[in-house]
Amino acid sequence: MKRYQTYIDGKWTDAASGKVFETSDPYTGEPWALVPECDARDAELACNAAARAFESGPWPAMTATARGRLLRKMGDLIAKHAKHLAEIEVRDNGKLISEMYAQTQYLPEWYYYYGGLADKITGQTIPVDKPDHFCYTLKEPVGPCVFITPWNSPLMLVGWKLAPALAAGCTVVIKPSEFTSASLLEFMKLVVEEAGVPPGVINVVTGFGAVVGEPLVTHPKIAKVAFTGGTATGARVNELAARTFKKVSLELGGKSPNIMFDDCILDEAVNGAISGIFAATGQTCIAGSRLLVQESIHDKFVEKLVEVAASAKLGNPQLFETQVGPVTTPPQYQKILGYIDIAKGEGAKCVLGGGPATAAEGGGKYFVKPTIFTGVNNKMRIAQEEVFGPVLSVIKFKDEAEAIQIANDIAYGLGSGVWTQSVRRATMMAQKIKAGTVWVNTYRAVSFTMPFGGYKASGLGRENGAEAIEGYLQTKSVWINNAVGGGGNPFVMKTASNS
Ligand code: TXE
Repeated sequence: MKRYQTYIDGKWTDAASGKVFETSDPYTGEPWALVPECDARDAELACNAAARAFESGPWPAMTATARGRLLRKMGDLIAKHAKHLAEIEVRDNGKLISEMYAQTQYLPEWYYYYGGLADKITGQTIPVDKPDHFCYTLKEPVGPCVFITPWNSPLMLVGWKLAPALAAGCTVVIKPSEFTSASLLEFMKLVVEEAGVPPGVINVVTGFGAVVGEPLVTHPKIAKVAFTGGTATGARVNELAARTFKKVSLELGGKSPNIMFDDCILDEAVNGAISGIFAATGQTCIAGSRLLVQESIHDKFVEKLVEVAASAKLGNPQLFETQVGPVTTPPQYQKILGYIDIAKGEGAKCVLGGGPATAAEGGGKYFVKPTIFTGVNNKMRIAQEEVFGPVLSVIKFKDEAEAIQIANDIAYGLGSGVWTQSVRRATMMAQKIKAGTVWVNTYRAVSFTMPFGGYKASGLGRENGAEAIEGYLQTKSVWINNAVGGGGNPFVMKTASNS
């Protein structure tokens, strides 16, 4: 079995405890690698290394242009190893090779884009209301950062944080999910080391959330925590980080409405509903898990939806023809089956799936059949709580007003979809829906250029786009008095009279 080491201060190392834990292939259920089980001692080393690298040595001395060049080199190396990195991800999280390979091939763009932005970070000169003053702002990196990331898109979600953070001049400690540590450790060897990123700039500690995540989040030398994961864990991370006034960005869960109006193009909208919930086996924060369908097309829509969903080819995620793979983790598998029982108990009607998929059905360990419930009322738990699996709740609505009311009657606000041919309807809905993203006649599209993040319990801050760099910067105001001579009462600064 492959045995990984972790990477702290530019050196490969075992955990201080000497312990390792197994990482398993969700398709076979078999362990395939051993990962260091880090604890507070490793967190301490990694945070100190990141703090040292931030304050002294080659990193703070590097020009922004050189940082940009380094980011672009990392992008080239990711492109070179995209296939290998995707295969490792599939082995660890069971998502489809078609999706993970598309992600690792696309990922270099983040490093190119933020590499390009690194030397375009500028402050302003500001005309203040005091005579004889020259005032300007500097944009400075916030400091050493901690990233805590989940198992569903491991390298992609690291990249959304890492590329803007490095462009800004920060250093980082990354804690990947205990279920999917391998691809990041491969990335450290094939990309970070190979590109020549100075020691201490990017550190990794592997292990379990409460054991190694909490010491990172509370470490006094860390200035910012960027977290992607479940809402309950996000709340805990936010509370812990607040004690030492760290900046925090959170990308949390969702229960996104995907809204089908009667003037949608039916075939396209059905495909949008399918990929919204069954792609990635429903294990995405933006899953369109509440399908709102207008009453007048409801029956026709559901009939077509069930027909297409029933044709899904379940199987080995390493094969390009597979359409639905396994669930990534055993607890997640149990959680999904639990929600299917909850939905049945609440009186929702199961029109497709509704349980584990057997080997004869292309399934096996940790497979859940694509499942569709109709007759769902927005007050039910199956409509309000994140399942994070291939389970769709269909909710009927009468008109635009009711669609808006149902869409917004939820604690979350991450994604949303609107399917219509009317420009008036599309723009009106985009304005009324309380969510960080509204997709019209498309779903699940993301780009390095477009801000991404949540309203309400779906998170704080934005990733992607030029805006994301702001999350890794702080503003310093510089006041220069260039008047000749002082004079006046020294106890009352004349320029401070209206401060
Ligand atoms: O996530 P956790 P889990 C949702 C989804 C899923 C649920 C639970 O609904 O069913 O969350 O999944 C680290 N201090 N999402 O349990 O716990 C943990 O080690 C510091 C949505 O896998 O949030 C991992 O690295 N860190 C989501 C990371 O937090 C802690 C993606 C995420 O794990 C910690 C994944 C602690 N006390 C799940 N406890 C999305 N937004 O895409 C755990 N961690």
